[in-house]
Amino acid sequence: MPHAHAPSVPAAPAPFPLDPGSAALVVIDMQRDFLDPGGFGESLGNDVSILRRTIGPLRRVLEATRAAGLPVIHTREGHLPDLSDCPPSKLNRGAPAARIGDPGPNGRILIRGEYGHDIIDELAPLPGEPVIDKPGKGAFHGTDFGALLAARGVSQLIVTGVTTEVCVHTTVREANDRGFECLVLSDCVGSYFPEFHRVGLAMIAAQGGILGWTAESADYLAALEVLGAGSRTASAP
Ligand code: TIU
Repeated sequence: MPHAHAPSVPAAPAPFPLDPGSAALVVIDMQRDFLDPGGFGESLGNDVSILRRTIGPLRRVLEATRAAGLPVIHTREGHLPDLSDCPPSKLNRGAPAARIGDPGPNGRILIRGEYGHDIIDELAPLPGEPVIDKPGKGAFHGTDFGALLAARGVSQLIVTGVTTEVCVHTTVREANDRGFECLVLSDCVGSYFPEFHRVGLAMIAAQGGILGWTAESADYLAALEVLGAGSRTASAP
């Protein structure tokens, strides 16, 4: 049965025309390696605690999106144990305290199958929710993300996760160039750098929405509420 139409989500630079029948929630890289001490994020010199502010709002968004029946797709950044999918340019960058593949308290840093590479318990994927393992910052590069979205008829992405100016931005740019409409939930994305977070969001919505839309998660949740009420009304005898 086709979904009823939700109202537009109040957003910048203009209301986002949410179409529940073609929208999916994307949760980007909410991995221990970025959010917990001892992982990749901290090895680059960052204070990881700042990212944890996204967990509460994102959890509410995840639960409401599942309840509304919209698809949920998770991503993880990471590499094969032999590092054959990690270009030397990435491996050698930044002179961090510990590099990708080095041992850390949560296992080898940013390596698939290690504890630190997996998604935090608070936002664990449900069985059946796709998890895209990506070697780069964008979700499309080197993955079947695009094919998966096409197979499901998805043309709108509700974008959440970390970090605002790196993997979220890269994914939004990739998606925007491929014709997807992206709504970034501003309190469900986070950066180690408050300034980059603020400007990163502004860059998306500037110039009439050059890369997409931005909104507070409360406004997205309110739209889902209306959708739920609508489908209850529709199915009433
Ligand atoms: N370093 C940083 O801000 N981010 C990343 O390396 N990856 C993601 O954003 N997921």
